[in-house]
Amino acid sequence: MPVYRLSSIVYRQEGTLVANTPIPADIMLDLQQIKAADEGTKMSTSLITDQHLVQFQAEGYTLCPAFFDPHELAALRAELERFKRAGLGRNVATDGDGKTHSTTKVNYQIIPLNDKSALMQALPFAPKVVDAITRLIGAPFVRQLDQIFLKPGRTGAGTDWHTDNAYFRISDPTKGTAMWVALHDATLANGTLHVIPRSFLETYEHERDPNSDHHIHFHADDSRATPVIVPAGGCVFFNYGTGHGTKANNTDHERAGLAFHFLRTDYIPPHYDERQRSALVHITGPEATGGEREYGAVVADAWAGEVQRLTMPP
Ligand SMILES: O=C(O)CCC(=O)C(=O)O
Repeated sequence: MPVYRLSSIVYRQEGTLVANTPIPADIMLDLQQIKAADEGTKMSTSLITDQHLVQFQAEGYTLCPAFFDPHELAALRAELERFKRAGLGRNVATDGDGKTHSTTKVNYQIIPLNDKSALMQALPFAPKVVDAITRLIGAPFVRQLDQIFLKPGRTGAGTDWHTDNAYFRISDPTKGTAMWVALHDATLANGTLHVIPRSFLETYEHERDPNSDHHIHFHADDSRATPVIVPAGGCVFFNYGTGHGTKANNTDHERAGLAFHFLRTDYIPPHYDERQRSALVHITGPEATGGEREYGAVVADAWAGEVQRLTMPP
């Protein structure tokens, strides 16, 4: 597979140069993947530009600030409110021993989502999501996980440094990606997502996080990290090898992040057991049935209808 070197990435916003980032010598861009994405899946409305793709390959992450429109965001938020009202999540923050649930810090996790919501079943099949994931990691792909982390104002706790591949253990962490959706404006003050650019080139020893009842974490050099400021409805995509985490919410308002994980079908680890395999939903490719096999009903065309249903005035 041909790989190429570029010396820098130029970021432009509405034609204006916003950054010119040198690419380190150890980064090789897979231009074949970029070309295939261009030829095979380019829609005139694609939200993933070649600049997104180059940044994703070179740095391990990219930001798409206006991925979901206000209508779609309202539907996602309506589902979040329903999950909260029904108490479908739980506080996973602990007081430093990994066991005792905290009464002063809250990291409210709702997981999984696809068993609770037709909207969340439909989201991975939404044409713009299929297009984005196909362009970023290639196709066919499966949806591996979905969850929300809600951080209440003042008491909201961060999720500490980790890579998703420390959990998923695929052979090439660049063949899986998280899609982290800001359900509220995610800012420095409310503890937005932070990533460590190019960290997928390294591996990190993880250990149990004493401030969570089940998470693992690693100790990171925060000076290498970049906060990603994400307007509500925006998405950060980062590959499974990218170190990331969130920080405490020091504002008066709650903040939530919705995280989906997608994996290239040919990288499903052979060692996954029946439980791990049955959690996968084939979104594209010969094994995809539009959700029928996994959910017992076709949900592939349901996104727009669900958004409409959830945002209709009562
Ligand atoms: O939103 C958060 O607090 C953490 C999200 C995250 O780390 C993940 O989904 O892997």
